[in-house]
Amino acid sequence: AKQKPLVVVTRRLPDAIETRMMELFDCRLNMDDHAFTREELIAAVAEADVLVPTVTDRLDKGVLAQAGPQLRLIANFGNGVDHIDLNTAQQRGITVTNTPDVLTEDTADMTMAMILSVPRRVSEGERLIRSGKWEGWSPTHMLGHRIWGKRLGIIGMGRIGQAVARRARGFGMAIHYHNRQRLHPEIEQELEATYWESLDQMLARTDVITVHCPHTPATYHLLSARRLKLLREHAYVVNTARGEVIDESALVRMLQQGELAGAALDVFEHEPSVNPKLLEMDNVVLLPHMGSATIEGRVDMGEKVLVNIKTFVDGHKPPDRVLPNLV
Ligand code: 8YV
Repeated sequence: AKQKPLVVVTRRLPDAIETRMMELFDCRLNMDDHAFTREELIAAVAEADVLVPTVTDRLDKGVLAQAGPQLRLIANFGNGVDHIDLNTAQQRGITVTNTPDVLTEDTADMTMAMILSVPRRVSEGERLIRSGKWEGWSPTHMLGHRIWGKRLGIIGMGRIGQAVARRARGFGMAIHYHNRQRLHPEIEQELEATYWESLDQMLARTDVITVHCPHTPATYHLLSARRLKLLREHAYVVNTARGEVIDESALVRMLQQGELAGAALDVFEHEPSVNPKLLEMDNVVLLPHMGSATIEGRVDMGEKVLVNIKTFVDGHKPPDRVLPNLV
């Protein structure tokens, strides 16, 4: 009988997914769920037929150069693939898949929570109660800013950007967006979204900016110091995409100088380390990369990984292939 392919999974996945994975394949799990070191990653790519990495695994040129010829598939558990050198993978004939769609709605929900949380001072209010210093209601206490009637600027109008637009419409926000390509007129109309070909112009005219593009060489520091300066003083910045899309030091400087009203960040340039200056700011909400972190979502992501591996192993094209020139 044909040997089952060796699948190395770098992190713990939901029980039901691991069980299924072990039934189908010869599986190696990372029982204590630590983030793989570079050495462990190199050992994994040297041996595995299929690798299931996550965002915490840097599969750069150097690591992929150590891949054995048996490694045919990298079935990423997650949507973003900026931790994988797609060009090198392609050169080596390694197929890369991801898990789109199933985390769109969860990430959009978290984005809305973040869009609301800074202007309405949600975390700050809770911190006040927990500190034991709340002295009671007053008409001028803890006043924030309304978000209805404000302009939301969405950078990256893919699946998640559009899901955010739908929600934000319900909250009475006006939708503006910048994207490599303009949406189909029907979708644009349905979302009542205004397209800005120029990101600079959109930045200068919106109240809340939210980032939903992938991190690629083209979007690294897309929100550069120069572009952040275009934002108005009362503007808020929200990021559930990737920290690298924003020049984090420039953002911190602007927040320190009061040149921005606030920020809500779920992702950071150097995760898991967070600029300590951010910790001191009350007008900043900080979350530990949990945009897609729902139990249901993780199971759905795991199922996507299973389908991608199974299809590939059966000799067909897996549904969620990622090609370097499409990211
Ligand atoms: C995941 C994410 O938690 O899918 C992504 O791109 O950032 C998160 O939803 C993580 O990537 C899992 O690898």
